Amino acid sequence: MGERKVIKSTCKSCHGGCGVKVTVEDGTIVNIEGNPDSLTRGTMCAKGLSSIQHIDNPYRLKYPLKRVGERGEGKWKKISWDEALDTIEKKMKEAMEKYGPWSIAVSQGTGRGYNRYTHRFARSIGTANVITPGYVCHSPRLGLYGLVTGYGRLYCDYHGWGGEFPKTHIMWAKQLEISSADSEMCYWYINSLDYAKNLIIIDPRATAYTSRATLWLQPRPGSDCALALGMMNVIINEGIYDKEFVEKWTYGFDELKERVKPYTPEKVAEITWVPKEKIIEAARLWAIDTPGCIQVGSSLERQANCGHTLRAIICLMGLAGNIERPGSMISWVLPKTGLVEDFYLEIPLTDEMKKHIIGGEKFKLGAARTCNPDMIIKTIAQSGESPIKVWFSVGGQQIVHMANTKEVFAAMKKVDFIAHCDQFMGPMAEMSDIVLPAAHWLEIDDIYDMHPRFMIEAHNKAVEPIGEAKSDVWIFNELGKRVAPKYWFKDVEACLDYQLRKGGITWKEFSQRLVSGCWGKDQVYYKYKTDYWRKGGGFPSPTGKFEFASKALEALGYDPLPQFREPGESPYSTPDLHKEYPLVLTSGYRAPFYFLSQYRNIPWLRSFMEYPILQINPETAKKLGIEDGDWVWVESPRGRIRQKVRCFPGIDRRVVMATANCFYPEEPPQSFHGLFISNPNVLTDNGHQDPMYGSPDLTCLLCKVYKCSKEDLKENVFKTQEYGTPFTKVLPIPNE
Ligand SMILES: Nc1nc2c(c(=O)[nH]1)N[C@H]1C(S)=C(S)[C@@H](COP(=O)(O)OP(=O)(O)OC[C@H]3O[C@@H](n4cnc5c(=O)[nH]c(N)nc54)[C@H](O)[C@@H]3O)O[C@H]1N2
Ligand SMILES: Nc1nc2c(c(=O)[nH]1)N[C@H]1C(S)=C(S)[C@@H](COP(=O)(O)OP(=O)(O)OC[C@H]3O[C@@H](n4cnc5c(=O)[nH]c(N)nc54)[C@H](O)[C@@H]3O)O[C@H]1N2
Ligand code: SF4
Ligand SMILES: [Mo]
Repeated sequence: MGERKVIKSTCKSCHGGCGVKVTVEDGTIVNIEGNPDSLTRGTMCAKGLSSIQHIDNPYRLKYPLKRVGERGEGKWKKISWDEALDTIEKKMKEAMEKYGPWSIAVSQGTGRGYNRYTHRFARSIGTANVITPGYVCHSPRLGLYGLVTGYGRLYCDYHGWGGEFPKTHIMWAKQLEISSADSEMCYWYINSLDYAKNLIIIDPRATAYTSRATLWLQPRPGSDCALALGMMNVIINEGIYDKEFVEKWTYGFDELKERVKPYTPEKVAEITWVPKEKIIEAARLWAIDTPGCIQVGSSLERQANCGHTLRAIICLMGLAGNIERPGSMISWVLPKTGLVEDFYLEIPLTDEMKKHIIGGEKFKLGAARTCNPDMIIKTIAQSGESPIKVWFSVGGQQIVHMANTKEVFAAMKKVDFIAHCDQFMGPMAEMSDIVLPAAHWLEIDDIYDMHPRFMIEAHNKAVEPIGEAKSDVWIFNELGKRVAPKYWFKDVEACLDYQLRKGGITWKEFSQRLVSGCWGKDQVYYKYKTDYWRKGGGFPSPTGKFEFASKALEALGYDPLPQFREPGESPYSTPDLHKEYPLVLTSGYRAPFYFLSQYRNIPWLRSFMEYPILQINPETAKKLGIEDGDWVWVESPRGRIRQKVRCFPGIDRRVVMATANCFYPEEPPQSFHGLFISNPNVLTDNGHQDPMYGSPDLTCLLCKVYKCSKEDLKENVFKTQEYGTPFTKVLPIPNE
């Protein structure tokens, strides 16, 4: 046996955060397991554990590549890093000189701990046109919670540090047990359930924990704002709100009282399809059995009324006094190193940058600091010449994850120059001119911070990167040095040292310590009763109060109170369309073994769910002549896709759930890896957007479902042998 060593690090095979121990023998990883001494106590999931199959996967990108054929022809030439970076630098400088830095868009996918690099890089070169999925994921809740309280980061206190655990949990469009670490780690949540009295699940589908729930509400997708208004109607009418909190610490209660008046349980039952008895019971449990917390899922943010839905939910938190109390909703005291966003916020957003934010005029909250991605697509699609000349993309599949795939695809084809940085080939890479190979978290030194919580952690390199792959921080720093040297660093270590400086610690020390933060007795509760935010107590909002009616929203010309609006397409907003498309479609529930589009090329993970599934109630399926396992077409006014049916009694008869973020890595480049085969965003519309955040209706639209004919399925394009999946089913490339 050769040299054997154990490296302690932090996993980010999802949004990240689990402490891990990695055993390396002669430069090869032989074992990955949870670190019992970490804050996640040694727990890990299938995705993190399967990193062994990820790291030396034969399909990893190993070298910088230059496209030598047409987009989608799959013809590439290996080039050096120097040539790759020289080319990107030249393209950026040309665009900056000729059209201004805002003609450069920088994009990233869901947060993988490099958010601060994308934003800093963009600002350092003078553009705020940063394209992220934030507007359908997490940003609306940070922004809207922020308007009510004056600070944005409200998390569920699952920890018992203040002496109490939540008595009532609401899981609202959320599966934290699977989507860990989105907001908090699922380990902490599951642990806290041992102390809970009530678990209320609000989801049109049964989830893993529905059988454990005290109460399960099944709303029609897109109707949650009405549900929250209805619950508030009950709480106010029955006088069971937290009178002390409301009287002393809130603003706008009377207006809220007026607003919720029409939302009687009877009316809300009609809108939401939730029986009125359940609305009343949920409201009572929430208001009486305190403390409690609401874990909000991003399905609510992928909807064109997301702003008001989140406003309504935070008002519900306030009514029950579930703010800053142990076991309720808390804003964490940050690690000593400060807010990691400071790393980009320290570069000012100039008026010039602001003026050129695409969508900034229209979406005053969503596009205040970064652009609205759908507006970028529309602007490119509608201009003769794309206003975006250079698109620098890091780790995101915008072509897959944005609404209206056909339009996104056509718009991206018009962009002069695209560089994409990833670990594998995929639709975005096929669209690009240069592809850069990114290192895996097991191959990098970096600081982990995802949802700015109460801690930061260290990614410690366990093995050298495959081929010539480089860490994202290295790539940003090298490119930064070329295009905006004032803001970048000698090397990666200097960059990490700089980010840790406020904590009085160097990267070398931090990498040994593994974690830094504020927990246990160091956390502070009831901040509004002290001088923490304001002398004499109060919230850091314009009125110094928790604002049921938001002054800041009013100033921006929006309704200061939460308001229900039907989705762009629904049985009630478009009844004629509903006749032709009789089912409500939501998409994108999180499966435990995939992370969005990722891991379909990891044999172990692929074996759990070979193809994207459409969940449908067995009674609905029977009426449509569909059986479990059938391939079906799912069609909306924008197009049609194929998924495999899973008959699931736990879903409402009027609703279907499609797997989202799917393409097929094994499909040929010419089809952009099967971009149009099963991706629900072929069906979604980018026209109807949230007025504050610009979020489209990804999880509430209308569709019809019908069985694929034998003809539809005869052509076999799956390279099953190559990928080692046991499947031999057949699917053609559509003639899109
Ligand atoms: N219809 C519908 N659409 C949706 C959703 C939905 O539920 N339904 N969900 C929305 C949400 S919430 C989100 S967040 C978006 C997500 O959308 P994306 O963030 O685009 O998600 P992925 O498809 O996983 O793309 C991530 C890419 O990053 C690469 N990658 C992974 N780790 C790294 C790394 O460390 N470095 C680099 N350089 N690359 C890396 C992966 O290989 C992959 O190609 O989709 C949104 N779109
Ligand atoms: N394993 C795994 N973990 C992940 C991800 C992954 O792909 N895989 N993705 C990561 C990302 S980017 C994100 S944003 C988070 C998201 O994770 P979560 O926020 O937990 O979101 P989802 O699992 O998409 O949806 C949660 C539930 O919302 C329900 N739902 C759908 N539409 C509606 C609606 O209109 N109203 C209500 N009340 N419920 C609805 C769905 O049925 C689903 O059960 O997870 C992150 N974690
Ligand atoms: S939950 Fe996320 S961080 Fe934890 S092991 Fe799984 S993939 Fe890794
Ligand atoms: Mo997300």
